Amino acid sequence: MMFQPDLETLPREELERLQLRRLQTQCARVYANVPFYRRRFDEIGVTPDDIKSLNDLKLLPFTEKQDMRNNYPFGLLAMPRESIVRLHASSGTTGKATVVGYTRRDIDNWADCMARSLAMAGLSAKDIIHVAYGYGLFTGGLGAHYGVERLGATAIPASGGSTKRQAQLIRDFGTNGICCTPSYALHVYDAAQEQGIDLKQLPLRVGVFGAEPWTEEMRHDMEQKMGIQALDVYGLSEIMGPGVAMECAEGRSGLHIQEDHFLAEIIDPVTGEQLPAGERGELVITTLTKEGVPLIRYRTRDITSLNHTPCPCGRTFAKLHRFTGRTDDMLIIRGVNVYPSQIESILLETEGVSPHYQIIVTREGALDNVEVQVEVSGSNFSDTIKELQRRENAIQKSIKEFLGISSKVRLVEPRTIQRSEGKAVRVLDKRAKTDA
Ligand code: DLL
Repeated sequence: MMFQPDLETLPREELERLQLRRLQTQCARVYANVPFYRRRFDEIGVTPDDIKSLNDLKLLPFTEKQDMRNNYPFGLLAMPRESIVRLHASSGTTGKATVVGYTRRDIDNWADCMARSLAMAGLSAKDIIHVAYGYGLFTGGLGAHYGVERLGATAIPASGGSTKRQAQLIRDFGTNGICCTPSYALHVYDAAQEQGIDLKQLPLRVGVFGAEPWTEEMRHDMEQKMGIQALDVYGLSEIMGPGVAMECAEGRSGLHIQEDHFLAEIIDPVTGEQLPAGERGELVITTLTKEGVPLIRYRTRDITSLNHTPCPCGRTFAKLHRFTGRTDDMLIIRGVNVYPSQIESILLETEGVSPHYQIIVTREGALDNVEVQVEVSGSNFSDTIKELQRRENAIQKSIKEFLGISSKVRLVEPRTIQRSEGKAVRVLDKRAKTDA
């Protein structure tokens, strides 16, 4: 069932007309109301009137995360501060936080996008939905929560933490859907196992997982042990929060981007040139309806491709390929480019290891060293040292063969790798920053 079928199935031509009209309005608004954008447009000599077709998007300047930091906290607001009803902020591991303000209409559109996303996963007003994304300045908790309520379903605002109790609540309430990061879902699964709660036997049938990269192999693993359909949801606080794009249960092959609200392009991250459909590159998003902080050609740094082939679900919105990583997640190991997700795929294809892992990069002299720590799965803990070594060697060999890097693989005891309540920390890069 679609939440807003009229919009979600708009014929392409009509959709593009709507996008162009909204793009023109958006450009006029930021030019008039945001000094930063007026300066940027003036610098390259473009005015909102130059946007005559969607193709003219190319004329507009990019916006980057640094621009948001430079305008901290309220410099990019396109509306008076009084009309902002909520702020979210991403903590940001480096530098200042980025702050995003939402008007009442922004919150309203976000709830619609998220309700559409939950409906895409096969959830409806009849369901009980457990929200274990963190509530707070992070957009995950409140974003999903408003979507559940907009759908008319029953929201359980669990947030992160008290993981044992979360498993009990899922059992006691007969919960149907869970929204959280895939790594936290595994944590909840472990906590359920420890208490003798078998998620497979419960009414739980769908997971809406996102906020961090996860692989197809991870999906299979989770579906199998939790007895659910695991679907991918994407979003970022700068653009809105969760629900910017969502995988549908029928297609399970890419995430429909909510094209009436967001205009997507894929660019070559080095040259900034637009890439044709199907090619992998950096996702750039222009918000079409945002009032509080509209963004023009925002460089997400996320790597994906765009696909326009019709989907069995009937939605006309283009699909983004499952994300393989971020341009700034890429590790350069002795000159070879490696994404953590590639290592994850290899690990999960190996028998007897769990999906809990960490990649540690150090530098000795001029050489990069990679150590991959991965937990053995519970039942294999009693294996002999010889057997463990055999498996370590096998994984090392696959990493060498498929990624071309030498690594040291270490199987560690179950529950020794730090669990996270939100986004998992997969990489510890201990090389001096000046070397990066
Ligand atoms: O993570 C919003 C969100 C909450 C999305 C809940 C989905 C579910 P930020 O903290 O601003 O916002 O982080 C955004 O997380 O640029 C991606 O790099 C990454 N990310 C989000 N969803 C996915 C996904 C939220 N499904 C950043 N696959 C984005 C891969 C994802 N990466």
